[in-house]
Amino acid sequence: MICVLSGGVGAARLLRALSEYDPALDLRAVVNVGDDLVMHGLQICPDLDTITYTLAGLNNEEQGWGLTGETWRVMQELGALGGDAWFGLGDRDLATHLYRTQRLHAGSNKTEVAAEIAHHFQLGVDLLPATNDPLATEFHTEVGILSFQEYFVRHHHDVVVTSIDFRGAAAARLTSQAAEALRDADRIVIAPSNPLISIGPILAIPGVREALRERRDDVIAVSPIIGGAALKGPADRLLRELGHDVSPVGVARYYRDLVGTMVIDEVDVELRASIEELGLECRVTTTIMKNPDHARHLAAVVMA
Ligand code: FO1
Repeated sequence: MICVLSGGVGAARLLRALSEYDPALDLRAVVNVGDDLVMHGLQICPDLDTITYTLAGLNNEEQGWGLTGETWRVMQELGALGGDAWFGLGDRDLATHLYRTQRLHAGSNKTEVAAEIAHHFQLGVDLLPATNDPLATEFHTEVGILSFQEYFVRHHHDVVVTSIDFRGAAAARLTSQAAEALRDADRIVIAPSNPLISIGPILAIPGVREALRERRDDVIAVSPIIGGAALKGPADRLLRELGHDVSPVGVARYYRDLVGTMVIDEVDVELRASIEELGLECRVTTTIMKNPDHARHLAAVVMA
């Protein structure tokens, strides 16, 4: 069994690559919930949804979130009414949030609902929210404290961040399913997701760092930083603003006590020695997953 610590798009693509590489693989994704929000009374879990739609082959590839072939009639009507329409909820996507919210109100937890939605979309991967307890990523910025989606969508991650908080993390409990995946996995993979805001909230849950540290030799991380930049999102900018090196070496330093092996892109091959000097093994390959061949190749390197 392979356990993948997961954020959104990068994780979704790696999970798809791993499941295509070996359809028989028992794959379990421990998924970040720090981006989750309640909007219009609906519980929205962006990383779970991005992974669900990607594995179902229904994601909007250009946008990176939401469904392909989506329509926006509800948002258009809401905007016309003067309602809050800055966070785009497509007509089809709304069904997921309505379903999840209704099931949570009926007494289920996020883990149970994620499994129901995964079953509906016939996913071959277990999607395990890291916690069922409240955990919210918050940004301290030049314009005040922002929730995750206020920072990410409303401000287009274009304000200076001075620190990040994972509100609720200290009291949050790793779910038993996520704990079992971390304990029993033959290999734990940290997806090429944002280390600070996608993987960081998972690591902030009590017990997760200890679980990884104990199994460090079995933990492999794929760098989301390639040639000094993130493929998508604000990982590069946030690393810089918070005093980290914007390179796979910076990522390796951040994961140093938790990870035995780093996978970095070919363009960063000259950084291999610096990563090895930190006490990590280093594998070099193409990590961009721009086509199915590259994705399968990365999966093979991760599984080697
Ligand atoms: N990202 C945007 O840039 N704009 C949006 O309006 C938006 C809406 C949205 C709705 C549901 C959902 O599951 C995700 C959504 N995202 C949107 C993506 C999300 O903000 C981020 O990409 C993730 O939270 C970061 O991993």
